[in-house]
Amino acid sequence: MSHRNVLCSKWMTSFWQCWWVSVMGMFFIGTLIGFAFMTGRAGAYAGGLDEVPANNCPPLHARPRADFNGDGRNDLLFRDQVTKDLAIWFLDKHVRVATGTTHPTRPVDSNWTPVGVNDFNRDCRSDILWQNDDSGNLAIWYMKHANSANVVHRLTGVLVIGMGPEWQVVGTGHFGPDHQDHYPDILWQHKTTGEVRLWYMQDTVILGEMGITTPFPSAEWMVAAVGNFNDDAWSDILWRNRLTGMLRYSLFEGSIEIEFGDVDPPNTIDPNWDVVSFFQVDGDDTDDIVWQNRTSGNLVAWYMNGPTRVSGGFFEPMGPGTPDLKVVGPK
Ligand SMILES: [Ca+2]
Ligand SMILES: [Ca+2]
Ligand SMILES: [Ca+2]
Ligand SMILES: [Ca+2]
Repeated sequence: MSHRNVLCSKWMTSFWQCWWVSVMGMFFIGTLIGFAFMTGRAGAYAGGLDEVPANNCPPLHARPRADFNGDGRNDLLFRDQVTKDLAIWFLDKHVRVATGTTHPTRPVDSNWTPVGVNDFNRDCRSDILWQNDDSGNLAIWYMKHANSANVVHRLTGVLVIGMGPEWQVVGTGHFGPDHQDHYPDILWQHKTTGEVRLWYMQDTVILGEMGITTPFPSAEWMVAAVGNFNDDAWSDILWRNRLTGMLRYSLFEGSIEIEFGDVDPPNTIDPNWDVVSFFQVDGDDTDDIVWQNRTSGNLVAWYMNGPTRVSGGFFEPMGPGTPDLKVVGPK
């Protein structure tokens, strides 16, 4: 398995292509730093670099993907579909205990969409993964924990060259092959064919790439969420049929699918609900499916025992009060 720098990947065949991408990558990082200083955000940027903790976080599978205040509990990340601003609900199980935001609240270019939340650089703090709608490239915002005003500051950002605009990041998790590396991996799906590929990551370095073999990938079965059905060290996939709305699951050990089947129940009665996240809402050891209503914006959790729903209930409050605020993480 070869280690290759993300700025010079196998998709760039010539020296000059690689040189050009490297230069543009440096320009992008420079722009981010310049932007931070130009807008008076230099304080958060410079202050944060002195505060990177030692890598003594719990194993990746044993901690929340989206914990923006460091209390060990997942928080919900929203994005306003109109203003493009991010917003945070700090959670205790299904109950919102405080609201917060990020700083900055959005990228300068509105063509970036948040596609994942995880601790990519293993500093025990959740970061935000973005994908550019036009190029398909990725950017990571390395974040700090919330301050007393519940603002989560961006420390710095970095660009990662993607697989092109036809490939969409559908989640982040822990697929291996080495479950001790504690760096999150990135799952991709082709928008048209439904083909699924994995990037094994160490922060921004792509350690390896492979296709996932399962009966499901097709133009119909889309990855609805990545999470953990069975409380092991490996992430699993929740699928949704884009025509029928049916739910299925695949359990993985590393990148090997060991079990698959229908989720019970296999669908919602009302087709107006979208799967928006998959994480431990109630604090037991299995992840729960989070739904958001397209009309009201309300949020419901299905409390799961493996692929079987045990019970369900609304969040408190029931929702953000507008369908414009869509849940974009944990993811
Ligand atoms: Ca938290
Ligand atoms: Ca981090
Ligand atoms: Ca699992
Ligand atoms: Ca649960």
